[in-house]
Amino acid sequence: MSVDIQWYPGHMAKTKRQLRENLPVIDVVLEVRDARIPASSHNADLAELVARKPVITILAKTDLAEAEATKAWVKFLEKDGQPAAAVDLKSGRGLKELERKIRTQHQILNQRLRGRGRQGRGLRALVVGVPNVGKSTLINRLANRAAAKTGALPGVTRGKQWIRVGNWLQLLDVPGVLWPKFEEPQTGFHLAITGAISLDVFDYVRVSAGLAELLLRFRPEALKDRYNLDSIPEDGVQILEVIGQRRGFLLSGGTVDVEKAALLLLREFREGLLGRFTLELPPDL
Ligand SMILES: Nc1nc2c(ncn2[C@@H]2O[C@H](COP(=O)(O)OP(=O)(O)O)[C@@H](O)[C@H]2O)c(=O)[nH]1
Ligand SMILES: [Mg+2]
Repeated sequence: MSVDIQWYPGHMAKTKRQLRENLPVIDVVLEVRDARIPASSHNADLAELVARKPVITILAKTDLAEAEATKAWVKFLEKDGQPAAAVDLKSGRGLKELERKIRTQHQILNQRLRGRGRQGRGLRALVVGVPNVGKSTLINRLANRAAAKTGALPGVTRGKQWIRVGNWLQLLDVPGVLWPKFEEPQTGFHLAITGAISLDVFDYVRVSAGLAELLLRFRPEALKDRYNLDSIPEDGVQILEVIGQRRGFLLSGGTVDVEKAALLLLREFREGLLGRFTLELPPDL
Protein backbone atom coordinates (compact mmCIF):
# COMPACT_ATOMS: atom_id res chain seq x y z
CA MET A 1 0.00 0.00 0.00
CA SER A 2 2.70 2.54 0.85
CA VAL A 3 5.23 3.78 -1.66
CA ASP A 4 8.85 3.65 -0.59
CA ILE A 5 10.45 7.04 -1.06
CA GLN A 6 14.17 7.06 -1.76
CA TRP A 7 14.95 10.44 -0.36
CA TYR A 8 17.01 11.72 2.51
CA PRO A 9 16.42 15.08 4.13
CA GLY A 10 19.06 17.76 4.47
CA HIS A 11 18.91 20.42 7.19
CA MET A 12 18.92 17.78 9.92
CA ALA A 13 22.39 18.60 11.15
CA LYS A 14 21.51 22.28 11.07
CA THR A 15 18.40 21.94 13.23
CA LYS A 16 20.14 19.63 15.67
CA ARG A 17 23.00 22.13 16.01
CA GLN A 18 20.53 24.98 16.40
CA LEU A 19 18.72 23.05 19.09
CA ARG A 20 21.89 22.30 21.01
CA GLU A 21 23.13 25.90 20.73
CA ASN A 22 19.88 27.45 21.86
CA LEU A 23 18.99 24.88 24.46
CA PRO A 24 20.62 26.77 27.34
CA VAL A 25 18.25 29.72 26.86
CA ILE A 26 15.15 27.73 25.93
CA ASP A 27 12.60 26.76 28.56
CA VAL A 28 10.25 24.70 26.46
CA VAL A 29 10.08 23.13 23.00
CA LEU A 30 6.88 23.33 21.00
CA GLU A 31 6.90 20.28 18.73
CA VAL A 32 4.38 20.68 15.92
CA ARG A 33 3.16 17.46 14.33
CA ASP A 34 0.63 16.89 11.58
CA ALA A 35 -2.61 15.54 13.09
CA ARG A 36 -3.05 13.29 10.05
CA ILE A 37 0.33 11.61 10.60
CA PRO A 38 1.40 12.13 14.23
CA ALA A 39 3.90 9.26 14.06
CA SER A 40 5.53 10.06 10.73
CA SER A 41 5.85 13.77 11.52
CA HIS A 42 7.76 13.07 14.73
CA ASN A 43 11.47 12.66 15.30
CA ALA A 44 12.11 10.01 17.94
CA ASP A 45 15.41 11.68 18.87
CA LEU A 46 13.71 14.86 20.04
CA ALA A 47 13.36 13.92 23.70
CA GLU A 48 17.04 13.04 23.86
CA LEU A 49 18.03 16.19 21.94
CA VAL A 50 16.24 18.53 24.31
CA ALA A 51 17.50 16.70 27.39
CA ARG A 52 15.26 17.54 30.34
CA LYS A 53 13.43 20.50 28.82
CA PRO A 54 9.67 20.06 28.59
CA VAL A 55 8.15 19.43 25.18
CA ILE A 56 4.59 20.45 24.37
CA THR A 57 3.33 18.31 21.49
CA ILE A 58 1.01 20.17 19.17
CA LEU A 59 -1.11 18.36 16.60
CA ALA A 60 -1.81 20.88 13.86
CA LYS A 61 -4.19 20.70 10.90
CA THR A 62 -6.92 19.02 12.93
CA ASP A 63 -9.39 20.32 10.34
CA LEU A 64 -7.91 17.73 7.95
CA ALA A 65 -7.84 14.86 10.45
CA GLU A 66 -10.55 12.70 12.01
CA ALA A 67 -11.77 14.16 15.30
CA GLU A 68 -11.95 10.83 17.16
CA ALA A 69 -8.45 9.87 16.09
CA THR A 70 -7.09 13.26 17.13
CA LYS A 71 -8.70 12.82 20.56
CA ALA A 72 -7.11 9.39 20.90
CA TRP A 73 -3.72 10.81 19.92
CA VAL A 74 -3.88 13.60 22.49
CA LYS A 75 -4.81 11.06 25.15
CA PHE A 76 -1.94 8.81 24.11
CA LEU A 77 0.57 11.67 24.02
CA GLU A 78 -0.49 12.85 27.48
CA LYS A 79 -0.46 9.42 29.07
CA ASP A 80 2.83 9.97 30.89
CA GLY A 81 1.93 13.46 31.98
CA GLN A 82 3.47 15.39 29.08
CA PRO A 83 1.35 18.21 27.68
CA ALA A 84 -0.23 17.87 24.26
CA ALA A 85 -2.81 19.89 22.37
CA ALA A 86 -4.63 19.74 19.05
CA VAL A 87 -5.18 22.85 16.95
CA ASP A 88 -6.76 23.95 13.73
CA LEU A 89 -4.56 26.89 12.87
CA LYS A 90 -6.89 27.94 10.10
CA SER A 91 -9.88 28.64 12.33
CA GLY A 92 -8.00 28.99 15.59
CA ARG A 93 -9.85 26.08 17.16
CA GLY A 94 -7.94 24.63 20.09
CA LEU A 95 -5.60 27.61 20.46
CA LYS A 96 -7.04 28.72 23.80
CA GLU A 97 -6.40 25.27 25.26
CA LEU A 98 -2.87 25.25 23.86
CA GLU A 99 -2.24 28.69 25.32
CA ARG A 100 -3.37 27.40 28.70
CA LYS A 101 -0.86 24.57 28.50
CA ILE A 102 1.95 26.93 27.56
CA ARG A 103 0.97 29.23 30.44
CA THR A 104 1.18 26.28 32.82
CA GLN A 105 4.81 25.82 31.76
CA HIS A 106 5.34 29.53 32.36
CA GLN A 107 4.01 29.19 35.90
CA ILE A 108 6.21 26.16 36.59
CA LEU A 109 9.25 28.10 35.36
CA ASN A 110 8.54 31.12 37.51
CA GLN A 111 7.81 29.07 40.61
CA ARG A 112 11.21 27.45 40.13
CA LEU A 113 12.98 30.78 39.56
CA ARG A 114 11.36 32.45 42.55
CA GLY A 115 12.08 29.41 44.68
CA ARG A 116 15.75 30.12 43.99
CA GLY A 117 15.29 33.78 44.88
CA ARG A 118 15.36 34.91 41.26
CA GLN A 119 12.99 37.12 39.35
CA GLY A 120 10.25 35.70 37.18
CA ARG A 121 10.46 36.20 33.41
CA GLY A 122 8.79 35.28 30.13
CA LEU A 123 8.86 31.67 28.93
CA ARG A 124 11.25 31.11 26.03
CA ALA A 125 10.06 28.63 23.45
CA LEU A 126 11.48 27.06 20.32
CA VAL A 127 9.14 25.71 17.66
CA VAL A 128 10.19 22.59 15.72
CA GLY A 129 8.56 20.32 13.16
CA VAL A 130 8.63 19.07 9.58
CA PRO A 131 8.21 21.57 6.70
CA ASN A 132 4.68 22.87 6.04
CA VAL A 133 3.29 21.49 9.28
CA GLY A 134 2.23 24.96 10.45
CA LYS A 135 5.18 26.27 12.50
CA SER A 136 5.08 29.81 11.09
CA THR A 137 1.29 29.91 11.22
CA LEU A 138 1.40 28.85 14.87
CA ILE A 139 3.93 31.55 15.73
CA ASN A 140 1.80 34.16 13.97
CA ARG A 141 -1.33 32.90 15.69
CA LEU A 142 0.22 33.00 19.15
CA ALA A 143 1.73 36.40 18.49
CA ASN A 144 -1.25 37.92 16.70
CA ARG A 145 -1.85 40.73 19.11
CA ALA A 146 1.41 41.82 20.55
CA ALA A 147 4.07 40.57 18.17
CA ALA A 148 7.30 42.48 18.42
CA LYS A 149 10.80 41.46 17.53
CA THR A 150 13.17 41.87 20.42
CA GLY A 151 16.94 41.89 20.60
CA ALA A 152 18.99 38.74 20.77
CA LEU A 153 19.36 37.27 24.21
CA PRO A 154 22.79 36.40 25.52
CA GLY A 155 23.90 32.93 24.57
CA VAL A 156 21.75 32.86 21.47
CA THR A 157 23.28 32.55 18.02
CA ARG A 158 24.02 36.00 16.69
CA GLY A 159 21.20 37.43 14.63
CA LYS A 160 18.50 35.33 16.21
CA GLN A 161 15.43 37.31 17.10
CA TRP A 162 12.70 36.59 19.56
CA ILE A 163 9.05 37.30 19.03
CA ARG A 164 7.44 38.58 22.17
CA VAL A 165 3.91 37.44 22.97
CA GLY A 166 2.55 39.74 25.65
CA ASN A 167 4.94 39.76 28.59
CA TRP A 168 4.81 36.06 29.28
CA LEU A 169 6.10 34.30 26.19
CA GLN A 170 8.97 34.68 23.77
CA LEU A 171 9.29 32.58 20.64
CA LEU A 172 12.51 32.09 18.74
CA ASP A 173 11.64 33.45 15.33
CA VAL A 174 13.50 30.76 13.36
CA PRO A 175 11.47 27.58 13.65
CA GLY A 176 13.59 24.45 13.27
CA VAL A 177 12.90 21.89 10.58
CA LEU A 178 13.06 18.54 12.30
CA TRP A 179 12.66 15.51 10.06
CA PRO A 180 11.69 12.10 11.38
CA LYS A 181 14.13 9.25 11.08
CA PHE A 182 12.46 7.40 8.20
CA GLU A 183 12.59 4.10 10.04
CA GLU A 184 9.19 2.90 8.90
CA PRO A 185 8.64 2.27 5.20
CA GLN A 186 5.49 4.42 5.09
CA THR A 187 7.05 7.50 6.71
CA GLY A 188 8.26 9.10 3.48
CA PHE A 189 5.03 8.23 1.70
CA HIS A 190 2.90 9.81 4.41
CA LEU A 191 5.08 12.93 4.55
CA ALA A 192 4.87 13.22 0.77
CA ILE A 193 1.11 12.92 0.44
CA THR A 194 0.45 15.34 3.31
CA GLY A 195 2.76 17.98 1.86
CA ALA A 196 5.90 17.99 4.02
CA ILE A 197 8.16 16.85 1.17
CA SER A 198 8.17 19.03 -1.89
CA LEU A 199 6.89 17.55 -5.14
CA ASP A 200 10.10 17.97 -7.09
CA VAL A 201 12.10 15.54 -4.95
CA PHE A 202 9.96 12.45 -5.41
CA ASP A 203 8.24 10.56 -8.19
CA TYR A 204 4.87 12.17 -7.73
CA VAL A 205 3.04 9.95 -10.19
CA ARG A 206 4.10 6.88 -8.21
CA VAL A 207 3.22 8.55 -4.91
CA SER A 208 -0.11 9.84 -6.19
CA ALA A 209 -0.90 6.38 -7.57
CA GLY A 210 -0.18 5.00 -4.08
CA LEU A 211 -2.50 7.64 -2.64
CA ALA A 212 -5.20 6.66 -5.14
CA GLU A 213 -4.96 3.04 -3.97
CA LEU A 214 -5.11 4.14 -0.35
CA LEU A 215 -8.25 6.14 -1.09
CA LEU A 216 -9.75 3.21 -3.00
CA ARG A 217 -9.30 1.14 0.13
CA PHE A 218 -10.40 3.63 2.79
CA ARG A 219 -12.37 6.36 1.01
CA PRO A 220 -13.90 4.84 -2.14
CA GLU A 221 -17.07 6.94 -1.90
CA ALA A 222 -15.15 10.20 -1.54
CA LEU A 223 -13.03 9.27 -4.54
CA LYS A 224 -16.11 8.42 -6.62
CA ASP A 225 -17.98 11.56 -5.61
CA ARG A 226 -15.10 13.95 -6.10
CA TYR A 227 -14.18 12.71 -9.58
CA ASN A 228 -17.58 11.52 -10.71
CA LEU A 229 -16.49 7.89 -11.17
CA ASP A 230 -18.86 4.97 -11.63
CA SER A 231 -16.31 2.37 -10.64
CA ILE A 232 -12.70 2.53 -9.53
CA PRO A 233 -9.94 0.41 -11.11
CA GLU A 234 -7.66 -1.44 -8.71
CA ASP A 235 -4.37 -0.11 -10.01
CA GLY A 236 -3.31 3.35 -8.84
CA VAL A 237 -2.05 4.58 -12.20
CA GLN A 238 -5.30 3.43 -13.78
CA ILE A 239 -7.22 5.37 -11.16
CA LEU A 240 -5.22 8.46 -12.12
CA GLU A 241 -6.08 7.76 -15.75
CA VAL A 242 -9.81 7.72 -15.14
CA ILE A 243 -9.55 10.87 -13.01
CA GLY A 244 -7.66 12.54 -15.87
CA GLN A 245 -10.26 11.35 -18.34
CA ARG A 246 -13.10 12.74 -16.24
CA ARG A 247 -11.35 16.08 -15.94
CA GLY A 248 -10.48 16.18 -19.64
CA PHE A 249 -6.72 16.19 -19.01
CA LEU A 250 -5.64 15.10 -22.49
CA LEU A 251 -2.30 15.26 -24.25
CA SER A 252 -2.02 15.77 -28.00
CA GLY A 253 -3.00 12.47 -29.60
CA GLY A 254 -5.73 11.96 -27.03
CA THR A 255 -3.82 10.09 -24.31
CA VAL A 256 -4.60 11.05 -20.73
CA ASP A 257 -2.19 13.43 -18.98
CA VAL A 258 -1.50 11.20 -15.98
CA GLU A 259 1.02 13.64 -14.48
CA LYS A 260 -1.59 16.35 -14.35
CA ALA A 261 -4.09 13.98 -12.74
CA ALA A 262 -1.43 12.90 -10.22
CA LEU A 263 -0.80 16.52 -9.21
CA LEU A 264 -4.53 17.22 -8.97
CA LEU A 265 -5.17 14.27 -6.66
CA LEU A 266 -2.25 15.19 -4.40
CA ARG A 267 -3.29 18.82 -4.18
CA GLU A 268 -6.93 18.06 -3.52
CA PHE A 269 -6.09 15.43 -0.92
CA ARG A 270 -3.75 17.86 0.86
CA GLU A 271 -6.48 20.50 0.86
CA GLY A 272 -8.93 18.10 2.47
CA LEU A 273 -11.23 17.91 -0.57
CA LEU A 274 -11.43 14.13 -0.22
CA GLY A 275 -12.52 14.44 3.38
CA ARG A 276 -10.80 14.26 6.72
CA PHE A 277 -8.33 11.41 6.90
CA THR A 278 -6.06 10.34 9.76
CA LEU A 279 -3.46 7.96 8.34
CA GLU A 280 -1.89 6.82 11.60
CA LEU A 281 -3.43 5.78 14.89
CA PRO A 282 -1.75 5.73 18.30
CA PRO A 283 -0.21 2.36 19.30
CA ASP A 284 -2.87 1.36 21.80
CA LEU A 285 -5.80 1.61 19.41
N1 LIG B 1 -5.83 23.24 6.80
C1 LIG B 1 -4.87 23.74 7.57
N2 LIG B 1 -3.81 24.33 7.01
C2 LIG B 1 -2.84 24.82 7.81
C3 LIG B 1 -2.90 24.71 9.21
N3 LIG B 1 -1.76 25.27 9.72
C4 LIG B 1 -1.05 25.70 8.67
N4 LIG B 1 -1.69 25.45 7.51
C5 LIG B 1 -1.24 25.74 6.14
O1 LIG B 1 -0.11 24.93 5.89
C6 LIG B 1 0.82 25.63 5.07
C7 LIG B 1 2.19 25.66 5.73
O2 LIG B 1 2.11 26.42 6.92
P1 LIG B 1 3.42 27.11 7.55
O3 LIG B 1 3.01 27.75 8.83
O4 LIG B 1 4.10 27.96 6.54
O5 LIG B 1 4.32 25.82 7.84
P2 LIG B 1 5.86 25.73 8.31
O6 LIG B 1 6.63 25.36 7.08
O7 LIG B 1 5.87 24.65 9.33
O8 LIG B 1 6.23 27.07 8.87
C8 LIG B 1 0.22 27.01 4.84
O9 LIG B 1 -0.45 27.01 3.61
C9 LIG B 1 -0.75 27.15 5.99
O10 LIG B 1 -1.81 28.02 5.68
C10 LIG B 1 -4.04 24.07 9.80
O11 LIG B 1 -4.20 23.91 11.03
N5 LIG B 1 -4.98 23.61 8.92
MG1 LIG C 1 7.76 28.39 8.17
